Amino acid sequence: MAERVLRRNDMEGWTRAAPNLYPHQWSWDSGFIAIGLAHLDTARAAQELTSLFEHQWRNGKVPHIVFNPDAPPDSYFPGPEHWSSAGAYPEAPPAPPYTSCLCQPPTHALGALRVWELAQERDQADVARGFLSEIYPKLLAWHRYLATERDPEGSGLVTINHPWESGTDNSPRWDGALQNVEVGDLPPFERQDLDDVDHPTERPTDEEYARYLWLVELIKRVRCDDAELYGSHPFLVKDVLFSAILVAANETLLEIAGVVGAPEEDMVLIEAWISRGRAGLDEQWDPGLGLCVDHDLRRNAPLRVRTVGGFAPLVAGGQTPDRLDALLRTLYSTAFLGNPNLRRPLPPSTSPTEAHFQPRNYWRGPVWPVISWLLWRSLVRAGERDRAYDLRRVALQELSGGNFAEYYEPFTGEPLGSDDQSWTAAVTLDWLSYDDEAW
Ligand code: 2M8
Repeated sequence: MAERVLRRNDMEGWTRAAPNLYPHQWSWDSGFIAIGLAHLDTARAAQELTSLFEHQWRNGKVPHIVFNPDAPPDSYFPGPEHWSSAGAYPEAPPAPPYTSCLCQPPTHALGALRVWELAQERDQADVARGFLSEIYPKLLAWHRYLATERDPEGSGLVTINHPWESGTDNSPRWDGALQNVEVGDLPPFERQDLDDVDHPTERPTDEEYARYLWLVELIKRVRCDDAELYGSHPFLVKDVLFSAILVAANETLLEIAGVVGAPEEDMVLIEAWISRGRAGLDEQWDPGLGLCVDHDLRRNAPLRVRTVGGFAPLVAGGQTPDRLDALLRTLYSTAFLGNPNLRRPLPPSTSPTEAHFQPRNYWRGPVWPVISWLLWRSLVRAGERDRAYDLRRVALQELSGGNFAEYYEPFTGEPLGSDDQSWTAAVTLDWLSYDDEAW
């Protein structure tokens, strides 16, 4: 069934994130989708990433959406006409297709390495090696952009300009920082996303959308110039989960660098990014919460909220035994997996102990299978195999309903948001490939 979802969402060379709600190619979705496709077809999995990177900006940025020129007008808001980023911005590639001027967490190296690993089992190492040689310099340029333009302080932490860049759009992680954003003169707008869910409470509010659109407007006004944004933009946040995914992606990039025979200086550089990233995350540790917290650069204040983003150091790996213990204590506490009201011990996007927790609302409470997968992968890498095994088993139980939903209500297990979400199907395929007996 999962395979069928990916085939149905295949747009010949790239995969739409979902059949109706998301008719375009999303950046961090593609990293996960490549992991799923790697189980089905080496060349097609590779193509998922090469097609995305064809639209990489000149400064190395990978746009958060590549708009499908054939999608019906009004199928997604804000659509291509809203961004019109090509031509208008010095760093953007030629258009069409149009791209958004934001970016999202760098899951792409994780996808690329999985293509390589599975291709070897299928006797397709040559195809995969060719793909890695082609994608490696592009991945390096992408990670370099994040390590420099998005971290001029050299803190090891990535700065985001918009909640959409975090991928966890309306998470209460951003509530504090969004208070700095005063919405200016905005033309009236009509949302499309509410048509594709059962109830508007499953999506962000109109007030949140107004802020999102206003931030896009401000980014466009400075022609997406990151240095200018540093000076002027009202929403400037160090995102710990994004930064941790970059560390994990850099560890993977190091392996890819080995396969393609990259020069020693690349290895030294990537290793430095990894150490810097972990050190930056250390600085954001909040002993009271037992989690890592984001940092609002505008107010110079930590954003203290219990969300899955706080497990960033687990995702980054390489933690001391004490830090790992502290993270696991929080993960299995009543604030997360140990919460007695959960239908299944799967990580709610926001802790049910938070005042802003809402069990049906998008990133404010529901369980997201891709996030469960990310934490599962992190547990495996931390040597916590039994815990990882349980997480995967329970996640697959939830997915066996066959909806491949975007997210799930944590207290009932009800599928919410879009059905047939590509990245949900992709991580299901990856989980299914592990043999229980051999575990
Ligand atoms: C959601 O975000 C888009 C905007 O980028 C939206 O709500 O319209 C998020 O869950 C994001 O993380 C995801 O990449 C995207 C497509 O699945 O949908």
